[in-house]
Amino acid sequence: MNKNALIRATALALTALSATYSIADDSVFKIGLILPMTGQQASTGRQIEAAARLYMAQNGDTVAGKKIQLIIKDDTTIPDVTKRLAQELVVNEKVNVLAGFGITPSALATAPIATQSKTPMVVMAAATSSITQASPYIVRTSFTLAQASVAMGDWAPKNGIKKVVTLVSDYGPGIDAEKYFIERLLLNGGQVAESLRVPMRSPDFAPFLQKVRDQKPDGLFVFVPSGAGAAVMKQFLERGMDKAGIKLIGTGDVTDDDQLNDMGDGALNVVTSHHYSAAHPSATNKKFVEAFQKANKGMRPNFMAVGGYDGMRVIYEALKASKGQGGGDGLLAAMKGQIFESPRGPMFIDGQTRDVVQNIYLRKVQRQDGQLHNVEFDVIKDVKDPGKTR
Ligand code: VNL
Repeated sequence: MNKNALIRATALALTALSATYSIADDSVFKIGLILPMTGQQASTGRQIEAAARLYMAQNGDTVAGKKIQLIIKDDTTIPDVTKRLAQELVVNEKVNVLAGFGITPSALATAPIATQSKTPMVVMAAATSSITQASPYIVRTSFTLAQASVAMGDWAPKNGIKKVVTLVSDYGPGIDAEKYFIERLLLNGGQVAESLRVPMRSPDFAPFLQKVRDQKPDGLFVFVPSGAGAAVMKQFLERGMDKAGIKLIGTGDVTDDDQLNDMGDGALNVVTSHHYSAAHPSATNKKFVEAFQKANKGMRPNFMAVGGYDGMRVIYEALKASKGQGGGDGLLAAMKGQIFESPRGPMFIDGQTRDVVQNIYLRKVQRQDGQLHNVEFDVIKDVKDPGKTR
């Protein structure tokens, strides 16, 4: 090889190398936010992105002397894509934190990458209990279905809804919701007429609902992921199931604030249990909802938004406390045990489980200032995830 060719070859090799292994810049702190921005769960991505941007607008983009860089990636609601994007963010971008995760399979697919690279992974949406056990680097700021469902299993049979059909989306969070709701329903003297599971991808609720209509239980307990609630509500009402005396109950994913106001008067009086309502009557929440709506015309923050907003807070505060020392492990340690007032109410990141401890509210859909809202009427305080096996 002549000298020029050698120089050209070396330069080429160096370029390739630096493209693959960009040198970590210590003055920048990178948050890799992986969300479903398209596909079935796109509303979840839209809500969390809006909330994360709001948090940064309110709290600045410099923390502990470092410039915060938010890198948003669309996993299109496909777990293999989530995992590949996480790998790229860790290896190429050298992100300091992974965050987001719209659905359980996406969080579970990514967990090994967090473990291998010792990168904290803040789960802002996905809500199956087992997720936090999939990696010691996972911290959750959303909720668990077990947490929310237990409250409904206690409330329903004490309020005349004794014979219940359960209808859940057939994957992690749905299985948890079914299990923990039924456990408490039975404990409180209720009974299960039947347990139905609908496919997670492109579900058709019609044949399931027809079956329930024929069975005439006191209540139908539903879990479907955020974004699918309006379809369930529509078909429930179209079949006149409310008029047949069947009460629709569920976790708050069904009366999702992202869709609730467009569901119409048929949604009135539906009771659900959840950790967040846009109508939560606290000064902190009023400020949050107002700022969110000012920055995002026509959008109401839902429980996904609050998971994203609080997730950013946990990251910011961990960086402040660790001052960027100790890498991923230092950051993780500073995430554990955080306690603060969220727009949802008081919240705590349990240092042992790395999961969220929070209030669960019983809410009834009512009109407030002309809009449909989940109005809270009771609270179970400081609920730990009942789904932890260790
Ligand atoms: C999950 C749980 C997703 C609850 C959701 O909406 C939800 C999950 C996208 O763990 O996959 O409302």
